[in-house]
Amino acid sequence: MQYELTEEQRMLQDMVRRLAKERVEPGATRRDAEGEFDWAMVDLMRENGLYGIDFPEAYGGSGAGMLALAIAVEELSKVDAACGLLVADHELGSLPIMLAGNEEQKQRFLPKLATGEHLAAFALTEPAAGSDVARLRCKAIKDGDSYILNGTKNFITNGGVADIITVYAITDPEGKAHKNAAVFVVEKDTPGFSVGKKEDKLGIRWSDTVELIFEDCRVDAENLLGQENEGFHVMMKTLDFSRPGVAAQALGIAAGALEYATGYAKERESFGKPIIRHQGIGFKLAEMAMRTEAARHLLYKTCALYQELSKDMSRLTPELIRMSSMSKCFCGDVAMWVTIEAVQVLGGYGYVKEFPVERMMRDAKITQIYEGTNEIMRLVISNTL
Ligand code: COS
Repeated sequence: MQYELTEEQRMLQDMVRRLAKERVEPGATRRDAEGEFDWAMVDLMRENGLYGIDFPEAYGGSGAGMLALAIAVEELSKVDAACGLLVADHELGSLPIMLAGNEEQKQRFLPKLATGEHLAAFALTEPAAGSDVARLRCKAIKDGDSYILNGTKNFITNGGVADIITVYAITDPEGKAHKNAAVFVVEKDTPGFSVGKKEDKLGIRWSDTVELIFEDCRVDAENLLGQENEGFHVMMKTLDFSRPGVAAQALGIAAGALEYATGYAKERESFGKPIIRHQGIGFKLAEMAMRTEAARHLLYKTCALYQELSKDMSRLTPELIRMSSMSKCFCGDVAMWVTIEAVQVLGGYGYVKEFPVERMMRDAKITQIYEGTNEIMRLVISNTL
């Protein structure tokens, strides 16, 4: 396993860092205030090939791997976490196809996803359950050569803007839990599929978070990913592969807040010296830096291990499942803690919207909640010990 970043990874990091500073950061405050999805940011990701970083070259991606993806998401999230999410969530929505799709399905869907011409979303959570996947209710009942989907999904990132959605549904309502569900690709113009309520959120405010409604929505059996009874396991493994993306977003938020607070503490003076020279503030920044760096190492190691799997979910081990959950949980907790401290370093200025750290603090919170709450992450970690 390579420990240092490669030349290519460093070049990607420099490129995305520049792009983030020059093209993403300037509109971050406005996008947060308006809370409207911004297609210009999607175009920016497309033009710079960021959607296809971790897609195999055979399907039009750049095949650069999970660590490269994490680096890009981290750099974008340093200045705007909702922008990092554009890329991370697209990967999440596409992963069930990469992990469980057959060759025909990969050829049909992945090339347009790799360029970002099509956007993907992932639909698992429902109004009645998010953590307890085995209790989900959306149904897909077989009817000839197709399945009829009925149910509601909620809190679906990119749900209203995606071209394809990977959807988890129960195929055998009387069947045994964990063996009664399947994953389908639903294309956005399928009759019976519609987009419901849009959420007004605390953070990542301009990212698209919506309810999805399936009413007698007929999906061709050709869009079933894997076998009918494999859905639970496909979704669990998808999350193992995707959670490092949330960790990267969280790490970026922490790193962005640390950078801003450090710069501020060197400029701002009190009692005759820059506040970083007061140990009350200097030690706070030291602690923020230590935790952020520790989070980065845990995540990068996880990504390096995962990219050796080449998207083969049968090669997942309990240790790898644990690494993914540890990265997501640790990076999320670090992001929350670091951003709260950053607000404190800025004092009154940390509490107003003119400075970015209050947005970063609001954005951090979701990383402890989505793609498996940090309580569920601790459950997964303890189950694999
Ligand atoms: N990776 C791979 N396999 C997993 C797994 C994981 N992370 N977690 C569980 N499994 C497997 C188990 O090994 C078991 O396999 P077998 O049937 O071969 O024995 C099976 O799945 C059932 O496991 P378990 O009995 O632990 O399932 P539970 O119903 O108790 O649920 C949790 C397990 C809670 C861990 C699971 O439902 C989960 O991860 N929930 C969070 C879902 C989530 O992230 N929601 C957010 C939505 S996306 S924004």
